[in-house]
Amino acid sequence: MAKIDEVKEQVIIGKTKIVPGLVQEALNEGSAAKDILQAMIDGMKIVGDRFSAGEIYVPEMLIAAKAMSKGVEVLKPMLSAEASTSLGTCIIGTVEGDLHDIGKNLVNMMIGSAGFDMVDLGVDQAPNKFIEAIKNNKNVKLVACSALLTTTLPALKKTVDAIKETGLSGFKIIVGGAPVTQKFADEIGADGYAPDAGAAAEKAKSIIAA
Ligand code: B1M
Repeated sequence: MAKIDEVKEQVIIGKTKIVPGLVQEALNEGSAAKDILQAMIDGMKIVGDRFSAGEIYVPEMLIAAKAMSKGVEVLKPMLSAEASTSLGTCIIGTVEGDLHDIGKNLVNMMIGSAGFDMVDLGVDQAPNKFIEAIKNNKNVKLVACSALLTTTLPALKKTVDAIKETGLSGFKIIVGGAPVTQKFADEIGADGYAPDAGAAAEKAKSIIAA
């Protein structure tokens, strides 16, 4: 079995200690960092499907997530490059009620490498936490909100509404996460939407220049 396939298999079964070494071996074998990342994302899709089918439970999802996070750490230097100039500050977080952070962390890394100074609020962040961060940080140009559950889509809307209601300006709001669509982003009045971390970095740059 190719190392990249082993990475995927070991992520699925949550082998936190083994995955980083396998990721390094896959790199040594010549696999591209983005392909290894995609293999891990595909692995998480299988984990999600097994959860939906009742074959595994929350603890198994959690250890798979930990294993993937450890693998991403190895890839980080290859996926992100330090930009020399700052495009401003980006506040990023997962919305209230939502504990998923792997996708948000990838978006953080990619927007950061596009040239933004990142302020990561973490997961389960109420609208007022985003607002406080906008007020307390200098030169905020972008707010990036992630949601992974259909049940937290309303929290995404609540967050965008609350930020807009403050009347604060000078920044754009982008949203994303598996259940989020361009249509939903438009409906809730977000300035932008991106389907994945790479697209989020592109959107971040283009939207603040518009
Ligand atoms: Co949960 N979970 N989970 N989970 N989990 C999903 C999302 C689910 C699809 C699994 C399934 O049933 N098939 C399902 C949601 C169903 C739905 O809403 N329709 C689900 C469920 C139901 C739940 C619980 C409710 C389970 C329960 O308790 N009964 C519970 C909710 C807890 C909560 O949040 N309140 C729960 C809990 C958890 C864990 C904590 C155990 C763990 C998360 C740990 C962690 O994140 N540290 C977990 C995991 C691991 C998953 C799956 C298996 C993997 C998620 C992941 O990391 N994917 C997931 C199934 C799946 O996604 N296939 C599932 C890899 C990651 C790279 O992809 O996060 O989609 P993703 O990010 C992408 C894009 O979405 C996008 O870019 C990223 C990649 O480039 N993106 C953005 C993300 N944010 C963006 C922001 C942007 C732009 C793009 O701009 C700002």
